Amino acid sequence: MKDKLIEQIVKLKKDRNAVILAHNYQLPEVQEIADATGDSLELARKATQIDCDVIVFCGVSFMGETAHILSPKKTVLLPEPSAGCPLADMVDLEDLHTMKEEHPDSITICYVNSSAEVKAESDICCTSANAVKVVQSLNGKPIIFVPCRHLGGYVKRVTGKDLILARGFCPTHHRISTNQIEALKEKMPDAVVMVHPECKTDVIEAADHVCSTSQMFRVVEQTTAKRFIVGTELGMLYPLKKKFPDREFFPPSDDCVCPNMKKTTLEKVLRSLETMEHRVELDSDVRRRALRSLERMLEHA
Ligand code: CIZ
Repeated sequence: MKDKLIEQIVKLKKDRNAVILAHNYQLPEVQEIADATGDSLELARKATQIDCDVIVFCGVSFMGETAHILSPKKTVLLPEPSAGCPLADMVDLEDLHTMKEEHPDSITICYVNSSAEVKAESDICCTSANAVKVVQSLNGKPIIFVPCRHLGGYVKRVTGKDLILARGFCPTHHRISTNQIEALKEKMPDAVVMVHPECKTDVIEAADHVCSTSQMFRVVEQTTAKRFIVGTELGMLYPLKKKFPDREFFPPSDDCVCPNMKKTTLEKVLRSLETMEHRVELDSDVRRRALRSLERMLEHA
């Protein structure tokens, strides 16, 4: 059954001149059929570099929008259009306008986990992989940072810059606690703790490394440690175990699962290629203005 599905996907992919991009949090079988996997910065770049007519984006909707904004001539398909991001939804245009009115002489940075409209209204976008670099590149003015208060707080502490934070948070990363990490550390004092900057502040402070998923691969590569506690969405354990079979990876808890990231299945990927749905489409003015902030983000790769 699964082999048949994969065979059909591979054939249709060729017929449509399509590529499949999958985020590190996707289901293992979806990561396996992808032409490229990565975090949103890596996938955004891939979307512009890969020569194809169609991109099937296995991730959540803001990632599909980002691919479409950067590569408007390619058809970008989301196999599951209801795969949203609650963090991105926590700041809308109205909230951003209010923050801008309260801080008229400021620069706005939006985390890539945001809507195309919010990106269009921001000066520059960032991902968890380059947020520190982006903030360090800006001088003088106060910086409005939306929507993630934890990533924003982390960047503020690292850079010492004047950041005005929105209140958003990722409900999945919020489930990780210091108690869970401490309990694992008690059993494995040698384990290296890596956590995502969307985690709560006390969790970030208990970690050895604070990193995006792409940076987690680099941390493992650069140390001889054998065991790692991985504070991010559970999907990330699959590519880590695959790339480093001689190391061990432990999640702080088994419930750090993003339900939206798990909505994309092989069946939906196949249906998407068959029907050429669901196409990402955006208002052209929003797309043009959001492109500006994404292009500035890519300068800080
Ligand atoms: O930037 C991304 O892709 C997210 C949301 C997480 C990560 O670090 O991969």
